[in-house]
Amino acid sequence: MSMFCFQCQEALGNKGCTVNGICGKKGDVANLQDLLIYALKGISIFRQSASLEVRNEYAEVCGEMDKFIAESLFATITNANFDRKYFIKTIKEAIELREMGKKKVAEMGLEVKFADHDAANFTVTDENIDAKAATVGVLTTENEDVRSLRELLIYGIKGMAAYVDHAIHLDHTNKEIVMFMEKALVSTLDDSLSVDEMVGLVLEAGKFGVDAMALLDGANTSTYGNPEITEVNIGVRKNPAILISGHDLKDMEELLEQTNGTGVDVYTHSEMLPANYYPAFKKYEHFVGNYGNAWWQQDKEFNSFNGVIIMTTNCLVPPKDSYKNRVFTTNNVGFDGVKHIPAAKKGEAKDFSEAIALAKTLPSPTEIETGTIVGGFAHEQVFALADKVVDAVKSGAVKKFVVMAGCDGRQKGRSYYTDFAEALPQDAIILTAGCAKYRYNKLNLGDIGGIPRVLDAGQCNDSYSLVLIALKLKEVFGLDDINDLPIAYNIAWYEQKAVIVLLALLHLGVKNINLGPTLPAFLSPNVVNVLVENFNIGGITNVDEDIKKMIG
Ligand code: FSO
Ligand code: SF4
Repeated sequence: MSMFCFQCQEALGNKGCTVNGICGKKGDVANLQDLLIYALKGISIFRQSASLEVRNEYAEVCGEMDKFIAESLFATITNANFDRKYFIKTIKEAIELREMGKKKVAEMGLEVKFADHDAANFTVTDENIDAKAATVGVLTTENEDVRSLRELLIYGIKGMAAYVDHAIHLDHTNKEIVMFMEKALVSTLDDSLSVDEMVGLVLEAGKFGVDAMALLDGANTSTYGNPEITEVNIGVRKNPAILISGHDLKDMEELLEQTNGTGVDVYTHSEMLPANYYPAFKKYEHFVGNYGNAWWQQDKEFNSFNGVIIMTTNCLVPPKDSYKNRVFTTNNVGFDGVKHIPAAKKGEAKDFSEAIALAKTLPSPTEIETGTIVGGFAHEQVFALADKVVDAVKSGAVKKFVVMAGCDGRQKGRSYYTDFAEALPQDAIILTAGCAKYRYNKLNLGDIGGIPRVLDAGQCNDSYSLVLIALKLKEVFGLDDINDLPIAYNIAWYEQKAVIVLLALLHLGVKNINLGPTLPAFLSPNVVNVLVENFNIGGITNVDEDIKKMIG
C-alpha cells in the first residue's frame, strides 16, 4: 500500500515514508490516519459554525466533538496507535458525529462555510475505506509551501491535543484551545488563505500551545502537587513488577492505588520518569523508581524487565513477540494483538486488574543499572532556589544555561547530544525536559555550588516550566527581552509534541533556537527561510562548531 508521511524526524531520507513507516506504521494505517484527520476537518466545519452562536441544546454535542477531536488528533501522533481496527472504528464514529453536528446546525439555521466540501459529506464502507483513505493524504496539497504551512499547523495541533487530552483526564478543560484546533483544521481546506494568513495561524498555534501546556501544568500540579528535587532509584527489587510508560499521570495514580498491597512493584519507563518527582506518588512504598531509558530502547528493556508493561501514550515501538503478551495499551495507544485497557466510566477508576494479575505470575526485573538519578526541577522548585541560581550567575560561577529539551530517537547521529553535553564548559547548566534527557542524564556532569549541571523539569510538556524559569530570570535580572538572557537553545525533536513546544517558544519571542538532529522534512525551503528571517532558527552541525556558536 503506498502512503506518504513526513510528520516525524525519522521520515525516510528526511523526505517522507512511502511504503511503510520507519516507525513500524503500515501503509494502510498511515492512510487511515490521514482519513481520520480529514474526517476531523469535516466535524470541525460544523463545530466551528456552532461556535458563532452556541445554543444550549448544541452544547452537549459540541463537548463531545471537542473531546473526540482532541483524542483523535492524539491517536495519529507518531508511535501512538498502529491498530487498523481502531482507525476504521474511529473514522466511522467521526462521520456519525459530523452528521449529528450537521443536523443540529441545520436545525438552528446557521450558515456553514465549506458545507459542500467533500470532508463535510464523504461516507465510507468497509470495502471502499482504504481507497478513500489513499486520496486524502498530505500530497493532495500540491504547492510545496502551502503544504508545508498546513502540515506544520496540523502537527502543532496534534501536539497540543496530546497535552489537552491529559488535562481532560484530570477534568481540566479549556474550550478555546480546542476551538482553535477546529479553526486550524478547517483552515487547511481553505485555498483562499494567503501565505501571511497561514503563517499567522502557525504562530497563533504557538500561543495556544503555551495555553495547553499551562492547562496541563495546572491540572498536574493541582492534583499531584509541585514536583520536588528527587533522587530516583534506577536499580531493581526482587518482586514481580509493572513498568508504566508514556505521559498520563492519572493512569499512574490509579495503577499505584490498585497495586498497593498486592506485592507487585511499580517502575516508570521513559517519559513516565518524572512521576517520581510528584509528592502525591512518593507515599507508595511499592513505587520503586525508574527502569531503563528512552522509548526507543523498549525492545531490549521490555525483554529484561520480565514483568507487565503498560503504555499510556506514545512512544510505542512495535512490540516483539518475546514480550508482546505482557504489554497492555490504554488511552489512544493501540497495537494489533496487544491487550487494551478500556477507559473507565465517568467517576470510576480504570480497571488494571488483569495487568496486575498477570504481573503476579511473572519473574522480577533483571537488573540493568544501579544507583540513582536526580530530577524534579520544575518551576516551583527552581523558583525556591532562585536566590542561589541568581547568586551563581552574578558571581560568574554559572555563565550559561543551555536548554536541551525535546525528544530522543534511535538515529545514530543523536549521540551528538551526549557529546555536546560532555563538551559544555563547566560553568554551563543544562535545562531539560522530555525524553531527550536520556542522552546525558546518567553522565556524571557534577554540580556548580550545589546546583546540578543537568536540571530536569520533567516530561516534554514540562518545557512549560523551562519557559517560566526563563521568564523569572528575565524579571530578576530586569531585562526587557527574553533573548538577552544567557540562555542557548539546542533542542532535539522527534515527534509532533516537540513541534508545539517549538511553536510555543516562538510565540514567546525566543530567537536563535537550534533544532536537530535534522530540520523537519515537512518544512519547505521557503518556510525554513521565514523561520530563519523572523526567529533565526538554525540546525546543528558538529559539537565543536556548535559549542563555539551557542556558548561562545
Ligand atoms: Fe518522548 Fe515519545 Fe515526550 Fe514525545 S517519549 S518523543 S515529544 O512521545 O512526548 O518526549
Ligand atoms: Fe515515517 Fe515518522 Fe510518519 Fe512513521 S511517523 S511513517 S517514521 S514520518
